[in-house]
Amino acid sequence: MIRAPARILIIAGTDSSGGAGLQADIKTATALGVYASAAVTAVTVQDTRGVHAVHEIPASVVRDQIACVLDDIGTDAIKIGMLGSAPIVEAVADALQRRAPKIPIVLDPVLASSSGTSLLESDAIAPLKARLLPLTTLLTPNIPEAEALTHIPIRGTGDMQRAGEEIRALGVSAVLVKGGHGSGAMVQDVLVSDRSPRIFSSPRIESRNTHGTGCTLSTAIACGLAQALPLLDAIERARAFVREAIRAAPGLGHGHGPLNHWHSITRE
Ligand code: PXL
Repeated sequence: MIRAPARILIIAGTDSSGGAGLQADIKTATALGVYASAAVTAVTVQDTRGVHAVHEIPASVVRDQIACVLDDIGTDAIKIGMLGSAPIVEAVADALQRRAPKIPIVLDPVLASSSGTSLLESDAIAPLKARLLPLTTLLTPNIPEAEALTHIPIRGTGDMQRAGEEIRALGVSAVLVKGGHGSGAMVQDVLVSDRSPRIFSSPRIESRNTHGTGCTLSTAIACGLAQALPLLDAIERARAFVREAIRAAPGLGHGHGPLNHWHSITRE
């Protein structure tokens, strides 16, 4: 028998194109050697050009998926992606509060797809803030998400830090405000935690194949935490994983194409 692997539980929506959402999360975990279980929150009908339909899973079914995974397989970290609606946010908060009080949680606050389709109903933001953020170890908003959560217009790393601090005041342990949507030759992500703020910086890669970068990054960080990496190391490794996955993107589809999640497994 092989040694017991690190485990993550992914709570997310699916993406039929395989580039974002649960499919990206499972590929990322597998590439990093982590066992992935999953509670599906929604099924999206999607290709690289956009999201064509969203079918929500009943909140009680989301709760029951989480409960039976945690009662049987267990997990070392939890990644939360698309939640969709207020009842699902409440069900996830109930289940995690009861069954996973000490497990690190990485929450990617998915509000909309890159093509602009809403992936979280507006009345779900209040319960997300009140119920889920206080359970969260690391929140990973991009610039538009950080702006939506704080109403702070973001123009640079100073604003990113201010927004991160305001979000952290809601009870999150740490916030990584991601700079991919910013401009400039470097992508700068700002981490706000109980230590002094930290900027992660790397050259921007110009590419149209960036579908699912947020899902991939947050899952890779959750995998690092499941593998007992310190938070900074988990973030560094995840950023490097995403950079290489963008560089090696297979160029599929007619819109924003997927990353190469298997770059560390196979080489041409
Ligand atoms: O990248 C955000 C995201 C998360 N989850 C699902 C998605 C998307 C973007 O399209 O479809 C299911």
